[in-house]
Amino acid sequence: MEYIKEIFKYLKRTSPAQNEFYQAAEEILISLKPLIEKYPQYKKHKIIERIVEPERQILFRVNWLDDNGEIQVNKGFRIEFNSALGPYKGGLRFHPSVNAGVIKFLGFEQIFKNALTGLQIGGGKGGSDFDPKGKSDNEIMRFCQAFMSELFRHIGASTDVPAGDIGVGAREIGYMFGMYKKLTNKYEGVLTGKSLNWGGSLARKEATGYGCVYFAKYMLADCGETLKDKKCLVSGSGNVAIYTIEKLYHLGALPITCSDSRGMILDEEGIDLDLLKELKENKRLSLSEYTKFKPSAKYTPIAEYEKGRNNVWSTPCYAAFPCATQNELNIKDAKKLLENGCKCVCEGANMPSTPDAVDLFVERKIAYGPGKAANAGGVSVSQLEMAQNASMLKWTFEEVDTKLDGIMENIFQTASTTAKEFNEPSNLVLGANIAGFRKVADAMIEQGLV
Ligand code: NDP
Ligand code: 2IT
Repeated sequence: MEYIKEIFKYLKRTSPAQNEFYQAAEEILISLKPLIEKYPQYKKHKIIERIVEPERQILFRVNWLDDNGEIQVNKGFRIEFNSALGPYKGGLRFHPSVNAGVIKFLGFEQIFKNALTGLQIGGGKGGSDFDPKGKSDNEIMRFCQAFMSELFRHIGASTDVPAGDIGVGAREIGYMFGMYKKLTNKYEGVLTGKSLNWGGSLARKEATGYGCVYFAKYMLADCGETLKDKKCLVSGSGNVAIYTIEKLYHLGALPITCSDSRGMILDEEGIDLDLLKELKENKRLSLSEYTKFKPSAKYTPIAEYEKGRNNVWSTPCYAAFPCATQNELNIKDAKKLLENGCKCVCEGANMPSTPDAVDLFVERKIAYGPGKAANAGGVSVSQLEMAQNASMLKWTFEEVDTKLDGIMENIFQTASTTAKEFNEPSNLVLGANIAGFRKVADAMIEQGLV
């Protein structure tokens, strides 16, 4: 469609060198074609032209002192993308690969993900190119304080509510919250993913991984299948991967892989979850340590991966759960998975599959859950944390987990019903993109040109 192509060209010209953002935007814009053709109001109100442009982008300097007393300088980002449905909401990523294009792709995805949850949250994302690896606890604290010493003036419990993402967990949220409180003199729900001692929600830590497996459960139930006794592959070994593995065990599945930025573990007996938590959550060690405690498992360092492939995806499985990072599953990996009989790919990470891999999953009509639908459990429970903070109440684990399960079922139903409405019943990419877009677009029209 010429109209959409023109918008895409405009994006490339006006926001140069933002490849991840083009990738996320292209997938969504292409999906919108049948909607735009059927409903002229979106074109008339220039919703696409408006939605691809962040409402506000904040770029800032973060300088801090390392343990040697040397000055370090990093970049800080917060993109407040769209507030039609509620306060900007989305995580903060601390990783050396962070740049404006990465944060923009994550923020753009977040708009539609948050809309799909059915909750009142807008889309935003932020972070820094700061590398937490090898930093002392004091350095992490000083960095987080320096980061918040600028960010605090832009955020607030009903304005913009950041949370965690890669490299940002409860420890970093704690240091950032402390600084926010000191600078503003306000104890409010300005960040989610807080510690349970002082305002965090039960089940937030588990939410993204659990939610991803609930999504797979509903996708598979729709075709009369379950995860029971099925071999599953998981990538990553951070927050999302760990709780994906935990929920897979709850449902009687057998997760046999996990990975980190240096290599992967294949444990045919099933990943030892207690060991994994001890190594990655508590001690922040490399996965290579796993085989010291479990010699029957196999560790493969990245240097030994087959060229151009992520070896996690080369083992035969029923279902695959990419839970590490963007573009970690390419077309070669996708072909290998299908060749080995994989029936389900459910994304815990944001945009982990390359566009050609996504196209193949959709074309083959396997149960494919795109990240913006399948990993929405994390931000959903973040919103439940905001609700608990605002009402000064605390809900039980079971209450939050039951709500999470219901939200994931609802997201699946919304994406599936929308896919059927546009005559592509198994295409949850189309269903999720159109359903998320429509909700935000209708709100933008109703709120006028602001
Ligand atoms: P963590 O920092 O807890 O874990 C990230 C994991 O991925 C680690 O095992 C890390 O390895 C690995 N990893 C990170 N970058 C790379 C890379 N470039 N190459 C290979 N491995 C890499 O992050 P999360 O688990 O929170 O996030 C994982 C994914 O899930 C991200 O895409 C994130 O955006 C997405 N997500 C997270 C949500 C949340 O609530 N936390 C919600 C929704 C989506 P190592 O240990 O070596 O660093
Ligand atoms: O990508 C994501 O949805 C997150 N990192 C979680 C965002 C949040 O606000 O909890």
